[in-house]
Amino acid sequence: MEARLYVIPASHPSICTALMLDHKGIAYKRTDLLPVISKGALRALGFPRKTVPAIKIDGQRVQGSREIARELERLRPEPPLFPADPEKRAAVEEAERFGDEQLQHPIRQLLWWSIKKDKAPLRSYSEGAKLGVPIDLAMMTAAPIVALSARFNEAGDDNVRRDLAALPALLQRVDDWIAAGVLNGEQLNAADFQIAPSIGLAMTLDDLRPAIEGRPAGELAKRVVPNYPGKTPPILPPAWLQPLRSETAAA
Ligand SMILES: N[C@@H](CCC(=O)N[C@@H](CS)C(=O)NCC(=O)O)C(=O)O
Repeated sequence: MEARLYVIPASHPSICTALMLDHKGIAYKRTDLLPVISKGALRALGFPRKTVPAIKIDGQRVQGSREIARELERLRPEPPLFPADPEKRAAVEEAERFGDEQLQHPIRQLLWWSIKKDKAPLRSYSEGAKLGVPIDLAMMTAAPIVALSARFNEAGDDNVRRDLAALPALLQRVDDWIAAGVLNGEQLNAADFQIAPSIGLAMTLDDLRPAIEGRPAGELAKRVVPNYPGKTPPILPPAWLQPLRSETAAA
């Protein structure tokens, strides 16, 4: 089976897809794209949408972490990404949808807000990536890419403050699914692969890690993505972090 995966380094849905390919034992080649530039590159490669992950597999182009999960399941059913039991499958699909539609984006906004404030940590997110240009050059020219990424992702102060206020409830939903056995079971499933990278990316932010690492959601991320690339030192205003800190203190 011929497969080429298109990613942005450290992108959480991209890491989700790489984990699912590994789970299926499907060998693949990877092309690393720079954010923003990725949009035009994907169009030129014949993909209909502008986001990674995108994959060419068995002659097909498939885009979107959830779409790719289903295509991988169709092409190679074993080991499965979804439980056979319909009720269990519905629960996994609900958690997976939550991961895609509700958890991914606030984490993306928090990261771009932080990197816009201090670009130095960006290099750590490109560890091991082949960007097609020397890393020093990529970092020297990163300012417009960071500014545009923050803008495209609407990572302004108001949204980021809202994200931080909403984060405890999002983490609680993940903890609840773990307690219910939907996530972090013996066999990892599509929802584990969807959610763990978002939690892993959040934990690369020193501001967020203390509120996450000791809870079940943090344990899931440490199991599934123990070496998530990237590290951002504290940068968020302490007052904005208050909802998260009071939650951790209360726990
Ligand atoms: N929910 C989609 C999200 C895809 C998405 O937004 N990907 C981001 C990277 S995390 C992207 O391609 N952004 C374009 C850019 O940064 O220029 C999925 O899971 O596939």
